[in-house]
Amino acid sequence: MTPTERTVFRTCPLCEATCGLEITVKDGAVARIRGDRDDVFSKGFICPKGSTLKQLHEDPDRLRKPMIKRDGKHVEVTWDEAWAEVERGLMGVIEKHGRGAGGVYLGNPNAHNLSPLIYNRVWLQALGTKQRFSASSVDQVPKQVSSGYMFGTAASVAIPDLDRTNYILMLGANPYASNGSLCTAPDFPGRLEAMRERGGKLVVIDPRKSKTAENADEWIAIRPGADALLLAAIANTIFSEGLVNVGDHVRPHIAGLDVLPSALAPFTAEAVTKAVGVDAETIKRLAREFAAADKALVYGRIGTCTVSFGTTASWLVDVVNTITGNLDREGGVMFPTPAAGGPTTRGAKGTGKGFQIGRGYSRVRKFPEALGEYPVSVLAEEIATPGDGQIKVMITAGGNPVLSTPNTLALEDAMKSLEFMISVDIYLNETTRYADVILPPPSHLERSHFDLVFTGFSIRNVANYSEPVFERDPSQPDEWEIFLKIAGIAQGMGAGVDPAVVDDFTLDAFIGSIMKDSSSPTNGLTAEQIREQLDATGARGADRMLDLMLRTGPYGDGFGENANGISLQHMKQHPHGIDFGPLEPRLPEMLRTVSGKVELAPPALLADLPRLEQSMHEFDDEQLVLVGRRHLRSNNSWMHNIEVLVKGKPRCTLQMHPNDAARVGVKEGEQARITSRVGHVDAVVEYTSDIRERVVSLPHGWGHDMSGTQMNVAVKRAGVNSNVLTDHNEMDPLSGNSVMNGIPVTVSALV
Ligand SMILES: Nc1nc2c(c(=O)[nH]1)N[C@H]1C(S)=C(S)[C@@H](COP(=O)(O)OP(=O)(O)OC[C@H]3O[C@@H](n4cnc5c(=O)[nH]c(N)nc54)[C@H](O)[C@@H]3O)O[C@H]1N2
Ligand SMILES: Nc1nc2c(c(=O)[nH]1)N[C@H]1C(S)=C(S)[C@@H](COP(=O)(O)OP(=O)(O)OC[C@H]3O[C@@H](n4cnc5c(=O)[nH]c(N)nc54)[C@H](O)[C@@H]3O)O[C@H]1N2
Ligand code: SF4
Ligand SMILES: [Mo]
Repeated sequence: MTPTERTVFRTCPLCEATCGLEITVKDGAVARIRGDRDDVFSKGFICPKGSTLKQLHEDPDRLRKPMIKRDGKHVEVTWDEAWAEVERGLMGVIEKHGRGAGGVYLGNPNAHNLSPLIYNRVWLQALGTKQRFSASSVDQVPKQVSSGYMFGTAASVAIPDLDRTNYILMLGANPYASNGSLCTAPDFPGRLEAMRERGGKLVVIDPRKSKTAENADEWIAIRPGADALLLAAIANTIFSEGLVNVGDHVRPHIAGLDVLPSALAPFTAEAVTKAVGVDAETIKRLAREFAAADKALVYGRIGTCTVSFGTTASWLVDVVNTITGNLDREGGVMFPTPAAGGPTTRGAKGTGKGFQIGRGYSRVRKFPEALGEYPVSVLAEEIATPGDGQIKVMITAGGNPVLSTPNTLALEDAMKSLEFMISVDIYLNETTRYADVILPPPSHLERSHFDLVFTGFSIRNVANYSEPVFERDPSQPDEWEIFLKIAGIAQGMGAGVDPAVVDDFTLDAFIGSIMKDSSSPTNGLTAEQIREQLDATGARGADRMLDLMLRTGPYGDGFGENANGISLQHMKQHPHGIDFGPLEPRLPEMLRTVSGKVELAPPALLADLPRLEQSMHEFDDEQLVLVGRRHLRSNNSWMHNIEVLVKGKPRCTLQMHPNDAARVGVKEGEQARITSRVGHVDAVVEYTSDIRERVVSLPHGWGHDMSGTQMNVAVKRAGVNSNVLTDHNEMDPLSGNSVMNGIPVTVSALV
């Protein structure tokens, strides 16, 4: 190794798989990125996106300087100029219209990023608005709501114990493309293959024969949106055939089991068969097979969440797991113990405040709050509808709602009427082109990393801290400094506010809350002593907060209370991560329900069953419906500016069964018009017989040919935006999640 060469180990922040990377740096630049073979979790696995952190870091279009929109065009400015503009614009609107005029949208990369995970709540509070939106409501909110009702908090999601199971019933997920979600497992496909090698069975329920379905023992092509009915019929069969076996460990901790058989009585396999599009015998066989399997699990993801019965399907996933003895059991679904702590580790054990939604209602459509935010499907009307509380100033952070949320055209129309907009983002893209100020965070290689979220959704208990690979340019603030500066400005402290001062306040408040929590070890120290110990490490900002969380977390050193416990310093000595082992049973201590039980029959879900029953009868078999899909070389909307990821055949095609194509008169390789209630797009038709008839598929995150962006690679392979077609009126009423799959469309030839 030459003296200018060094190797750094780092967790990939791009998706939920959290793979370890080995990064070789030569002469100040990335020479090579490959999988870290010594990573305790990923053991060298990497997907094609992992190595593109180099290209992302070097992308000339990635913003290095803030931008201000002047005369309709974005120009680079200094940070001082940008902050002065933020103060002028933000405070101007707040003074004129009040704090209720503020709106916020947080995107998916926030979940992979330490600074916003720790500090978003600070600037959101400082801003003082209830108009909060995020990508969660086009994604996993239904699972969080059902888990909240059942186990007590929105973070109490039961996770597949992939490495020890022998049977997986997978619905609406394609980990061969996505690398998994709400199931952090580097090399998810390899783990599925290992299960099959040890004699296990993989059944995939998906209207498309996805790559995961191709590699499964069985593929069942369900009608889109019908997973809740299918699962209800599986549960119904298990009850009616006397196959229930909850298990001794879980039985004392469940409530509501007795009401389920009658509640689910209408959903026999015969009754649902037509609506589900799967014959009754197959449904019953699946139920029997699942109940008989030793160590089995149901896992549902995007396809089960982004539909109008998303919460119901998510709930029934856990019902089937529970009634077959696979909850909180090796090889079933289990609850992680995250190293930095979380809602399932803090506070009193075994009981809590429980979970609720509707602590507020959206102004226009009166949709209930869930997880502290409103559904993003109501964002456009909240900006566009006059009245008290109308959003006039918007802040987006790490989000691209223009490509990612329903009814793009309506949202864009609304955004044009904003008085001021700020974006914290690395690109001038389809959304940030509307911003008056864009504040770019450092590159992904110029920041520290720790997966605060995904250690809570992980199939093993692991922890891995990464130091920045490169130092930031001295003028470039860290992302936490950007957020705390926004917080300070929003609180009226002016553009000159020092984020370090806001950070000190924030830390002291957090230490205060930890002192009140008897479950957090602090070795009898005072708040001042804790603060001194944290400061002594030299860490500030997100790292210092993380240190506090780790030290007072389940494996923490408790500031000396636990001799072998961890701290940030300790993590730094383990660049390949620390493995705390496989998941362990956590019932009942992880519960935070009021009753201290697993609520198998939450009232909100029971109350909605008549709607599910109605859906058995109200469906149109002839209707073409649109579903999405993901590709391994893509990541939602924002990695299409990386040449190596987008080169080759265009991927934004309309996949369609040849029989459907013949029916509507479109041909392979030709453009077709896809029309929904709210809009239309034109895409090239690609024939495939690996899709259920009457279902067509278009991926999301494309449509990069908009004016005023700076995405020179993406614009050349623009594709079309599938969210021009998704309908903001179609939602899961129990969670507010948008319906992104099963959109009624027509397809016609373009002449
Ligand atoms: N039709 C359809 N639509 C969908 C889906 C679907 O399946 N079908 N899936 C939905 C899902 S699951 C999700 S999660 C959403 C995603 O929705 P969004 O989160 O709104 O969209 P992304 O494409 O992830 O855009 C991320 C933005 O963050 C920026 N960014 C990237 N890294 C960073 C960073 O480190 N810091 C900051 N500040 N910014 C950064 C990017 O430039 C980009 O602007 O899309 C949803 N939309
Ligand atoms: N390469 C890549 N990886 C990603 C992302 C990405 O964009 N690209 N995005 C990341 C994000 S933000 C997320 S949330 C995860 C999502 O991870 P996954 O949930 O695995 O998402 P998909 O790969 O879209 O798989 C969803 C599957 O559901 C099917 N489906 C559609 N409608 C229905 C339905 O009604 N019922 C059933 N049973 N199936 C249906 C689709 O055909 C598709 O195969 O992926 C993450 N990883
Ligand atoms: S699977 Fe996800 S975490 Fe692993 S290298 Fe690929 S993008 Fe990164
Ligand atoms: Mo997502």
